[in-house]
Amino acid sequence: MKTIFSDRHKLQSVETEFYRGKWVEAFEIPRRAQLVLDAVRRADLGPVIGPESFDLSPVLAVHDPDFVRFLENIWADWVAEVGAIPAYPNIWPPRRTRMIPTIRPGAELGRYAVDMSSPILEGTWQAARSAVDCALTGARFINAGEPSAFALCRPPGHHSGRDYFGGYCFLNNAAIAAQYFRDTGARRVAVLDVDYHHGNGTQDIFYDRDDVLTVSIHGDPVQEYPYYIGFADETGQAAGQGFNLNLPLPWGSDFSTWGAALDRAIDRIAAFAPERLVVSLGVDAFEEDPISHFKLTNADFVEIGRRIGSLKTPSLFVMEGGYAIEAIGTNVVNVLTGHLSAQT
Ligand code: SP5
Ligand code: ZN
Repeated sequence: MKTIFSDRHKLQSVETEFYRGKWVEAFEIPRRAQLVLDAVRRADLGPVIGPESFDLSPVLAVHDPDFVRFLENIWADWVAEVGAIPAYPNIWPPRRTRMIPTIRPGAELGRYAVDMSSPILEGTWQAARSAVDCALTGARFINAGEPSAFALCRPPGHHSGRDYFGGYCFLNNAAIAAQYFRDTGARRVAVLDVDYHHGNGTQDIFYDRDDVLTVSIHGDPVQEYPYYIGFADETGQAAGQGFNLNLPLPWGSDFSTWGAALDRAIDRIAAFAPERLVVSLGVDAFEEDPISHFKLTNADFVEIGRRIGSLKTPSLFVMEGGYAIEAIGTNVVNVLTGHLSAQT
């Protein structure tokens, strides 16, 4: 299996994040991607390849143009007004606001950000673009006939919606790849999100569509980020009714529960009969993850990959979360080797 990786992920790098009124040590750090890369190399998973450069059209196929223009330009506008320090929002539009155009960088940040976890830095746009390029390059390998590929994306993407960013995410790498599959001939595409957190951005992007099935297994939003979305009764709307499946699970869930949810997810995906599968691969459901509350073991991740492989659908794995630094590489490689073992 090929891995697609770009060093430019390092351009998104912060030491601290704001949590419960305090600046704490950041969880989403460049070392995460490096450790996954090291583990991929150690496991001899296959070649590691740099991404091709894509223009903005696949990004604009899922994100609003105003939002994309904002991400591209906000750093320069912020520096001109505030200086070269990380750009954070400190005001948000209340409900029933007329979303008329904004000019000042602070107003722009609050307009598009859903939280304070994803500051805009000098290299944020480049880093986010490089992650998209990794996902799209992986999609190309799949289109060329590979049964699977691993886009080692960083920053992650699944919390980024049509016109919002947050949760360490800027551009939705998995959704962009799924749409690219549609635009290059796949009639039906499924996105399976196994990250501990609900894939709210991906759900948002495809919510009214029946050509992209979105399925997410995650911490119950009653207890867990992103709190306001990710409930089981969100099943899609308009043509998309019945094409979004949320499988929220309570804190403390282990593989007896999680694996049963995975089986439901896989049954739904099999019934949909997609021509391509995108897996939002977060490994923060791991028992030692510092910000999560599921109880999956190293070995469970092998089984996840194996069961996904039983679908026999060309599959693009897209890196999302996972913050147990010492285990992130093992857990990711376990999913991928589990998947490979089911391909034969
Ligand atoms: C891609 C992804 O996994 N994004 C996750 C975003 C989660 N944002 C909330 C993080 C809260 C961090 N809490 C630290 C608690 C330490 N005890
Ligand atoms: Zn997560």
